[in-house]
Amino acid sequence: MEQLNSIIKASKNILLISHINPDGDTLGSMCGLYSLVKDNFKKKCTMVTVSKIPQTYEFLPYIDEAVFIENMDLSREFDLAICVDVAAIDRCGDAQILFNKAKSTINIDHHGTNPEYAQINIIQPEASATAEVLVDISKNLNWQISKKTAESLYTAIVTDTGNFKFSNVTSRTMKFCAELLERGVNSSDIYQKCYESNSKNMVLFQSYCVNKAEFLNDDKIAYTIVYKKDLEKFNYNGEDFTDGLTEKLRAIKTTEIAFVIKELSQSVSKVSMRSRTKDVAKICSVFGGGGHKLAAGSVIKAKPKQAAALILEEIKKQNLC
Ligand SMILES: [Mn+2]
Repeated sequence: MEQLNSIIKASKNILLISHINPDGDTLGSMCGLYSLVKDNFKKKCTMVTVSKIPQTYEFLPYIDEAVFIENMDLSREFDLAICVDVAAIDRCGDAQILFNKAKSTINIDHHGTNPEYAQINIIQPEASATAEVLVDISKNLNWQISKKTAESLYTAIVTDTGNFKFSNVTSRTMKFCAELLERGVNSSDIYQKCYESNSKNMVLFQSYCVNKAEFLNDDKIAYTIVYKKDLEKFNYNGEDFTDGLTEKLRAIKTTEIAFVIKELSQSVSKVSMRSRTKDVAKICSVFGGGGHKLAAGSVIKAKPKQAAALILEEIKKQNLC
């Protein structure tokens, strides 16, 4: 962490990188780190996003200063590139090009599967969110946390813990969040922005997907497949729904493993898995993906039905259900 301080001090151009299909943690951590560097080092970073920002997170302080990768000059050379919540370097799309050219690289994350791809890697698998690692760093390095920083980091922790209901919540998570609230964060306002701002189409679409879910092994396995044509039918742009959908299936009392298969293109699908107790990251890693023990995902080169069959086969092989 000490090295982090001196590298930021020595760097003129700093790039902050978030991951593909961004969630609240990668965006909140990126905006939080942006304001931390701004307040504590009087430096402006460049933030880069590699997918569209979900509407839910448009309220994050400074998010409108983030640059979409397509508008970024890829020949630029940064003194320092910092990835936040990026579990593997290929999770940041073309931002990799900028990362690889940067003089110094830092990787701040909480995914246990992170292969430590940067020069400096600050990875805390026990942290509920990357933002929790950032609070820890700030405390260790005596960085000031402003209200805006606190709003970003608190949002990141709220969303990565499902509003403090996942097993990744520890007493440290709560202590850090208490400290963030002391900076003036309005927790109920953030809750509403993150969880009660769904569009009508999204809710109708999710209900449709739950309705056609398949249940196997005495209902221990629950899954549903989302086709492109389903998205069109509900006139829904498809951003930001798989997590909520997988959680709905996991919330059924009998479910031990829940997953959602999403059709990406002709023969490429994406799986998002959740469990209460089973290590689903181990299943996803077979297909080149990863994540956390109870929440993981992967892209699979197969049509949706085939992808589902492959996952079911792997669950059987690993004797999980
Ligand atoms: Mn995260």
